[in-house]
Amino acid sequence: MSLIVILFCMQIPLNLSATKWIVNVQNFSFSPSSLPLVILGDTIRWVWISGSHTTTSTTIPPGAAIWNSPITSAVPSFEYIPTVAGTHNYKCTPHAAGGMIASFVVSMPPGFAFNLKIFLEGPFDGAAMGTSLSGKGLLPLDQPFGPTLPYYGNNSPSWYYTGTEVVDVLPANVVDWILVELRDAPNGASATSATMFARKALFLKPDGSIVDLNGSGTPTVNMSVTQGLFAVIYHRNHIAVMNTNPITGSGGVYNFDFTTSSANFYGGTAGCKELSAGIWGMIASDGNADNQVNDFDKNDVWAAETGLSGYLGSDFSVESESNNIDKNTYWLPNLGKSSQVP
Ligand SMILES: [Ca+2]
Ligand SMILES: [Ca+2]
Repeated sequence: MSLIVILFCMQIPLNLSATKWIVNVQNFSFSPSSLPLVILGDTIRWVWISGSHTTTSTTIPPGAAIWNSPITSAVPSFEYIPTVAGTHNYKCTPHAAGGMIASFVVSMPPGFAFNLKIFLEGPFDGAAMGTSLSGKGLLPLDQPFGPTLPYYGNNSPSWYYTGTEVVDVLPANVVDWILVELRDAPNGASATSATMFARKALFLKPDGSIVDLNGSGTPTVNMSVTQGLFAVIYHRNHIAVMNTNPITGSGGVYNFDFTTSSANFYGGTAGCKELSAGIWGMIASDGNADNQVNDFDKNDVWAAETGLSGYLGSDFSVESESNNIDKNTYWLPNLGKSSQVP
């Protein structure tokens, strides 16, 4: 009995991401005979209790490694680390005919990667986005979405987020910080803020890709999507957007390119802007982050900073200078636009 208790205790996860599953091998059964909850990265360990047996793979997923080991008093244990998801069947070779067969089912680990592409109107030059702020050393090391409030008179910026993302050194060749909020819902209309399950401050590259803090990695979250994945993209002075239909995933990676059509944006043309023929992106000039391009953006943001340079809310073109171009080229044409994110 004490041995069983010890073996049972060994099923406690060794760390947050890997479990060692114990299968007792005895006359004449594997116990437990099925393990339905194995996660990729876990270990299966067969432990001899009595008799003279084997653990021998039979039907296993394509690409999985076969195994075959005696389990006897002389070879009292064997470990196997699955590398492929799916059902793994195995047997004791001398006793399979008597029913000494068993299986375990391996699932992908929880969590997924998301590979999103978006353009901002301000820094977009017709093909890609400029990196002046990065080039001039003006980007902050800390994520910028948790400023002191009020923010240009607004006590509740649409993207307000106090995450601790920070870098020691800014990655090269990035446009700006960007905030991604993930929501899980069956359709766009129901993908409200109540369905949010993760937020991450990340970096935007000139080609529109949203990357991890090292400047190149695909962002990941240690969560699962149960209904449909929606991604709200926030920039500090552009109007937030969200995808229209759930983003489909494959192999634990969700890819979505907003830029190819206005139909990709929830609310269609009301919530995005054609930046160049057939290329769509986020609308510039919501300086105070109240989800609209309105007079506050000119009077409380732009008028307070015009003539300055730096990392400025009024720099709607996202290149460091606050001047008449920001007002006339980016604010005025967009006046009255508002976010369509539900
Ligand atoms: Ca505004
Ligand atoms: Ca500017």
